[in-house]
Amino acid sequence: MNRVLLTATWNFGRLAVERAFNMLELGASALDALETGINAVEMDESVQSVGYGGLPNRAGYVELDAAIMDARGHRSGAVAALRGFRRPISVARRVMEVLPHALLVGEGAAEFAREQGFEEEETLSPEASEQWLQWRETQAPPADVEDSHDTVGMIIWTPDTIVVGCSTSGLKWKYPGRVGDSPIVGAGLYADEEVGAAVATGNGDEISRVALCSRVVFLMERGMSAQEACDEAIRYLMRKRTDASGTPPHAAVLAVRADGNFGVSASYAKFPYALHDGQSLTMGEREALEPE
Ligand code: SD4
Repeated sequence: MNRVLLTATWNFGRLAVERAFNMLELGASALDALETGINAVEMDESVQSVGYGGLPNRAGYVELDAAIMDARGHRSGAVAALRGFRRPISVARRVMEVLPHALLVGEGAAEFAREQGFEEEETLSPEASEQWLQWRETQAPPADVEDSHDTVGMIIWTPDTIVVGCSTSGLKWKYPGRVGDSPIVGAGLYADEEVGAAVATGNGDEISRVALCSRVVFLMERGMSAQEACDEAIRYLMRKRTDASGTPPHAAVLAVRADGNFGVSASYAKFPYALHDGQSLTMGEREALEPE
């Protein structure tokens, strides 16, 4: 195959990258491969932070966020707080392809999904429901973000294509209607044909506050390597938003420059990611940056 690079967040990124790479080998487009890779994680019930099986909000229902961006033509589509559909990345792609809009939310997004022929399904798995019932007993604060922020984010690069997408059920026990970084262009993902792409995972409220992914791409545009840009953007987030106890916001970012140069950075320990260079798939682990 021609030169290609695929990368995805977290340990389940392996599944996304494997599926996407198989599609590319079969001759699929980068967009089709990206959608299929992310769908695989959305449909994996054991992943409690993405698609079906994701943990619900405090009211007990699952609201999903996803976005997709095609650097060529600078096109994007996204859905937020979507209920009743298990593969929000596919709905986001349809927004990109058939509507003039960048983002649909809530009932409007569900209406559009129905119109487009997506099947309405239960998104709350029995296991997620059980955990919500337990949480409701204690009502531990929703600020409990440390273990609940695992967006699947993926970038596929070839010498003439860059596509990026992400999908998440957001923070568990979030307030109904809460929208994280993932469906927001510039926050959870960004791509520019001439520069490269970035995708984020972590505390989406904090990632949104600093428009993390647009910063990474901007820094690459100004001449940084993907690694330097990821590190600099994560340092910026840590500088702006570390709390009084000295705890930085949890975030990690992956980036690929238009020439295929790769970078990854994280504000907290051991961020795992998958990377496929067209020959082999490796799982990497990035240590957190030290606070300045
Ligand atoms: C959010 N960023 O909604 C998302 C959650 C997540 O890994 O995993 N990120 O805040």
